[in-house]
Amino acid sequence: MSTAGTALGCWDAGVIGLGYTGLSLVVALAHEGIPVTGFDIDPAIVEELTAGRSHVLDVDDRELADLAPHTFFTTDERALASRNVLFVCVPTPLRNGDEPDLSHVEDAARLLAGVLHPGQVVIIESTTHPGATEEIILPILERSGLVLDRDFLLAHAPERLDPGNPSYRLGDIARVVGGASPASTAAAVAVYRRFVAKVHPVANARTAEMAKLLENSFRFVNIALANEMADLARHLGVDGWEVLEAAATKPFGFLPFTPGPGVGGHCIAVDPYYLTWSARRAGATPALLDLAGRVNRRMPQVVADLVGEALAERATPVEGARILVVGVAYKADVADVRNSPALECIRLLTGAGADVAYADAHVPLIRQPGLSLDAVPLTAKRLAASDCVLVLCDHAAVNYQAVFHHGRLVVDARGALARRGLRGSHVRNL
Ligand code: SAJ
Repeated sequence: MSTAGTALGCWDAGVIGLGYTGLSLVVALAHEGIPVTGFDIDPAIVEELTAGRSHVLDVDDRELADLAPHTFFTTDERALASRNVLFVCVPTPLRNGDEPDLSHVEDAARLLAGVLHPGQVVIIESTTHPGATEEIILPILERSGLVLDRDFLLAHAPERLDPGNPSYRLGDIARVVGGASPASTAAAVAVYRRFVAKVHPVANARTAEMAKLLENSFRFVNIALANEMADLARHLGVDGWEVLEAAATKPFGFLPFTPGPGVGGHCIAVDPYYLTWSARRAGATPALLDLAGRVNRRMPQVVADLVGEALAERATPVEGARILVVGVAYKADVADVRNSPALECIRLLTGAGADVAYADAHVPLIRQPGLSLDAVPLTAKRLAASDCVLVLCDHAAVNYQAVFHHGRLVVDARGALARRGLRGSHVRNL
């Protein structure tokens, strides 16, 4: 009986899905001298990567050029058949707003079932709901006729990256690993110990899936608390940012989360709904997560209302108001607009008749259903000509002094000015 778990020593890898998770993993493996085949269904991605051009913020072209000579990119899944360890790093978005969409993971599992060979280890890094690896992915892989443990091993090791955060290299971030069988756990632990400093094995794959959802639900709920606290501070006549700054001086038992226009991105905005969907299906009631979702998803409307109130105080109707949005990415210093709450804010204000433009050096254009805008330069003239400047993403490179001095009315949904000591009667904070 040959399983990769016993044969693991010198191994090579295949990575399925070359987005920010998969490509970061290819680079981390290659840096350890592990031969890597990067697979993606999108020929354009494979072509760009083969030409040494990265489409991922945290992987620059120089890093691609430095990849070991045994790293190559392909759209041909047959190249995966000879690799010992196969990592699945494909997107797991939502369907209908709050249901897991595992279609990409299922497609990847079907593709692997077509090339699976005895001795291989399959590791799912994509975020899934508790039970998905063992109850959905394993049966698809076993349609190959191969059998778990006898022929192949399967584990879940949720990715843990913070896009745009240079402080943590992939290899420095502890990893949770749980197998569909004990032998799978052991093999996956051996795999990650090759390139990750700390590996934390758990009982099974569903435990690893649940750990990831807790991590991101923790952020989701605390962001909702920050958003609610901002609302309470406004009603109670205190400066919410000053309150937050003060509370953050507590050296223990407190983590500062900041209010904002809502929760964007492809993780925090998504993963908690994998948990609520699973919970309800199991007969549980995720009341706190549901409430946090309602609080966070209301924020674009809260921001749009704040703009309306601020304009009304200056006898300016939203209809026809010239609004300049500063920052549309889902968070600071990234170029990603997936699920960005800024887009919903723009839709709401445009829907109310405002004339909205945006400036964001990271995002040259927006092409979304019902929203097509090109970025404008952030100039003193444009700031002064706007009825309202609306800060929706606090990129570090923005000249907030200019926003403060040239903006006649500034609504700041990120505390970008307050955190820089820029306070004035013409500035309204979330
Ligand atoms: N946000 C707030 N207030 C906060 C923190 C975040 O409004 O206090 C908003 C952000 O603006 C953004 C969204 O929430 O729209 C998500 O922010 P994030 O900082 O969690 O960013 P992500 O989703 O790119 O990265 C997260 C990781 N972030 C951190 O650990 C800081 C982490 O939760 C996951 O490892 C990663 O996603 C993932 O891949 O799951």
